[in-house]
Amino acid sequence: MIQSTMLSVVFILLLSWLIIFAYMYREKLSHMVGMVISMTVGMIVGISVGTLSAILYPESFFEVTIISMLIGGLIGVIAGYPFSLTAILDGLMSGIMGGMMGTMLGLMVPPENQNQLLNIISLLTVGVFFLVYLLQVSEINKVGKRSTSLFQPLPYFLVVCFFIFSFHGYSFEVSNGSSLHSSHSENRVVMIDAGEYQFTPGQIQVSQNEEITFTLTNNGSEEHDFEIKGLDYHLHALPGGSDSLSFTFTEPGTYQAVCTIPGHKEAGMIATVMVTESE
Ligand SMILES: [Cu+2]
Repeated sequence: MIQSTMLSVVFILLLSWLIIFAYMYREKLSHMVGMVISMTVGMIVGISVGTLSAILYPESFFEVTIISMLIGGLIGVIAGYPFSLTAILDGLMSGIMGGMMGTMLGLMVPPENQNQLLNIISLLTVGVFFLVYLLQVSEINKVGKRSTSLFQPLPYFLVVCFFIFSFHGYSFEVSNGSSLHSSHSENRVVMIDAGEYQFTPGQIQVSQNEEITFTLTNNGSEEHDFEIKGLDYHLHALPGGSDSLSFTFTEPGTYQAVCTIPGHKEAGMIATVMVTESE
């Protein structure tokens, strides 16, 4: 947590440094350079903010997409403001596009590669920041013909290095939504179809102490549930819906599962779960 806060601070420092520099020396930077700066900065900020937020908050994908587009666009506008309206537009559009692409990238990448992606994007971002800084410095020196220490890229380079080294081997704490975990767990999933008026399959075999997930899918036209007698286990699904929950049977034996909707059990909605003793 401390490390990710520190990295964010360094990231914002590098970004502000670039933008403040552009404001200070706007007179010496050409229109063309201004456009390149706003476009590059807007897009890379959009991509990095978008990727990170989509990985951290996959459950609010819509919100993070809009917010990343706004942040990318805003930074693009700020970076283009000292130069011209063209640069502002350029920055705005690139930032919006970067935010959109970043969130899609963050969502698409499989959970096991999320940290690799974040590493690549972070290094790409600070690398691009440094190149933009070099561009600014070389343009300013061309016009000004003076080379004070302020125009030397060394201080900026050192901050970039600091970022990279403190980042080295660092893993982001990615929030563990249940969707992220399912690919890693060894849960066996048993699909149970509910209809009028039966469960398919009617017999389920599991082993003692095996963690199992029953998924009840309602293919019928009435609501149904699945309750295992004598245990605290209950699934419920409306027509077309489904429900699932994992459970570990600690005692071997034969369990009866029924639909508790009045009349359904009597009509035949009974299933048996046979729990075999594990060796
Ligand atoms: Cu039922």
